[in-house]
Amino acid sequence: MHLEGRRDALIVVDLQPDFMPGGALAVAGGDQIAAPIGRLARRFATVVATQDWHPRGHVSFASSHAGRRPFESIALHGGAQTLWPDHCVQGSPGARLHPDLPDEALTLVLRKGTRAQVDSYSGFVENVGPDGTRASTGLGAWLQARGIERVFVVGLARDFCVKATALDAAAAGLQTWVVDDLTRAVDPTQAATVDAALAEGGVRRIDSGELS
Ligand code: VGL
Ligand code: ZN
Repeated sequence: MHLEGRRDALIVVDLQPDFMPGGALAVAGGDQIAAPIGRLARRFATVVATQDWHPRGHVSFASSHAGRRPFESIALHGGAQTLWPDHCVQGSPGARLHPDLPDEALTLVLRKGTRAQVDSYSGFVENVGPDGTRASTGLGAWLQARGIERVFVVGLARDFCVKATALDAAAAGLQTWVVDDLTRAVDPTQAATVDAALAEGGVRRIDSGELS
C-alpha cells in the first residue's frame, strides 16, 4: 500500500512506559514496537499520539474500589468496566510518551481518560459516562478538518485501546487499518475474538512491511 501524505494519518495509541515490560500494566513485547513506530512516524505528515492520562483515584483503578482486584470487571454507568492496576497517572514517569516517539513528528497529542469517573479506551469516543452516553473527544472532526481519509493505527494495547480506537475511526467514516506487527495485546490468547470484532467493524489489517 502506497502512503499518501495528503490524506493519510498515523495514530499511535498509548505508547507509554506503563504499558511496557517493567511498567504498571505491562504488555508483553510492548517495548519491541517503540523504535519501529518511531521510524514509521517520521514518514507521515499527520501523526496523532494518544496518551492515557488518568487522575489519581481514577474509576478504572481497582484500588479505587474496596475489595476489588485488577482484571476483575464491575458494572459502571450501565456498562462493564475492567479494573486495572493504577497506571498512567497524570505527570508520572510511566505516563510519559515513549522517548522513541520523536516529539517533532507528532502533530497532535490527545490525552484521554482524564475524567475521574470515565475511562476512555478509544481516542475518538470515551467509554460510557455517568449520563449513560459516550462523549466525543473531537478527534474525528479534527482529522476530517485536515482532509484525512485513511488512518493507520499502531500501539498498545491491541485488545483494548488499539481495538477501540480503530473501530471508532472506521465508525467515523475513515478508512482504517491496524498495522498488526506494530501492536501487542494484554491477552494474546483472545486474538481471534479481537480480529473478528475488527473485521465486523470494517477495520482492515496490514503489516508495516507492506507500507511504501
Ligand atoms: C489501556 C487498559 C487501561 C490501553 C489503557 O492502552 O489499551 N488498557 N488503560
Ligand atoms: Zn487506562
